Amino acid sequence: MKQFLNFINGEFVATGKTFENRAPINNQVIGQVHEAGAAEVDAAVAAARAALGGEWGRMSVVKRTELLHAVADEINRRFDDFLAAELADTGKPRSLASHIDIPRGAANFKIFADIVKNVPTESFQMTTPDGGTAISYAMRTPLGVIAVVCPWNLPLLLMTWKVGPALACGNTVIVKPSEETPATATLLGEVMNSVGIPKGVYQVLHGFGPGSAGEFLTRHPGVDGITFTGETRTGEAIMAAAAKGVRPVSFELGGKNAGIVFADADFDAAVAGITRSAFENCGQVCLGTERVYVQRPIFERFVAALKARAEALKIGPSDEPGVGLGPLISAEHKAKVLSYYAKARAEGATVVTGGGEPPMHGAYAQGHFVQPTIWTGLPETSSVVREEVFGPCCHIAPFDTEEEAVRLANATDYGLATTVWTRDLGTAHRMAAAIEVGLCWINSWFLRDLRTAFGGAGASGIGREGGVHSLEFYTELRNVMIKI
Ligand code: NAD
Ligand code: 6OD
Repeated sequence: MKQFLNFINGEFVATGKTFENRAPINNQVIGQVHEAGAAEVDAAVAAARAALGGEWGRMSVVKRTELLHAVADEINRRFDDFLAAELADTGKPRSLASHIDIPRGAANFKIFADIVKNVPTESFQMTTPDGGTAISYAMRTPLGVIAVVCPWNLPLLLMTWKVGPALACGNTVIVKPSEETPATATLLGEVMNSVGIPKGVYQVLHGFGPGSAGEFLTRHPGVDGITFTGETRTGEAIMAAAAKGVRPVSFELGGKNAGIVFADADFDAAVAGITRSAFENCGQVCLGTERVYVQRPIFERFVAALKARAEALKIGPSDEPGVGLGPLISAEHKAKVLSYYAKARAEGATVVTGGGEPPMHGAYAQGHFVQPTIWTGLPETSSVVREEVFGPCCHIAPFDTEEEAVRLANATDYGLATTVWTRDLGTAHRMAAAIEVGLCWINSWFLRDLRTAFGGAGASGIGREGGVHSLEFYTELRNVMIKI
């Protein structure tokens, strides 16, 4: 039985209190996770502060960024260990984790190491009132001790997306991984030690949110900033905690994203794109498309084509060849998704495909598998059209005009992402300007350039990370004015 220990001040730390880690593919216990309490949070914060005042705080940018490249190289060297850990925790298809989750885990360190070395700060020269000269320039200093609170859907990718820039900017981090996926954050502790990252710079505390490590960490006065990815209502709780001490937050929250397919789109590419955006990672991607709007002339054909693609997805565990759809993360999440499947039926949906549990055999019958599901015929007011389900499902509705598509897409409190399919450049530009989101993909989805701003509008988040934008959160910008 694996033991998932906390990683505090360079050491793996057991606690008296453990909880089970279960595999989503069969609900079997795969490990015991050691829950951190207030004492472990205090110890981690003290170690993080000590590291800021020690070797790490004094380290040159060149040395620091060399170390972060070494972290990335070591993740790649131990690729199979990270892959096995992520697959056990999430049950996602091997092909997905080996192409996205683990490579991005390494890339997130390299990109931000390179950015901090190469991005200049502003400087100005001016004439002073006495006729002299002054020069001002900006310098960036680390924010301090950063709490990194993470979800379970892309554990290594989303955690390193925060840890990479935070460390590149010279901060120390305390990571609280999701209670569902403790493995890769813990493994990264081994990598940090083996490449020589000083003690206290990267730490991991396991546990839950309220009344546990998540709440203790985000309320701790020794934490200088909180970066969080997860549900919008958790973001509200963390924001309340951050208000004490007026500490900054960076939030990547939920979404109810629209996909829009115009009649002039490359039909096959659009069907393939929406298949990914609705079903990839079993629909557990914040950027996923749970509301699809298709222009009326191609509506029936599109629904039939997406149905065929959904039904062709092979459902199964990570290592079965050809699997395109893994399980949901937990029994609790499966119950939530199935409750939305039931609500859709109760609200009068036409179930185009799916709507329940697939027949699974042997141990996998205990896994958290659900069918990919497509609905039509629901009013825009129904729960599955309004609320984030976070499962492999979408509702498809027809639209007639560009204005109507914009109105439908914007009728949500969220504002994370959209994917628009059209061959008309004018339509593409107008849609990108009119849809109120942080991320607009045209003829693509989840296509990433890590130098660009990433984040959501409205209830989908606060702030932007990615490229130089990450520096805005992870550093304080100080202006220095020199009277010559
Ligand atoms: P969640 O909000 O339930 O949990 C996320 C993390 O917060 C976990 O580590 C949890 O233990 C912790 N937590 C919970 N309550 C807390 C509290 N009161 N104080 C401190 N920490 C607390 O989210 P989840 O279910 O793990 O992830 C799914 C959600 O994440 C979806 O809503 C999805 O849209 C969102 N998400 C958003 C993005 C994005 O980039 N916008 C990316 C991935 C996931
Ligand atoms: O690609 C990224 O950097 C990122 N933050 C993706 C988020 C995916 C949400 O589930």
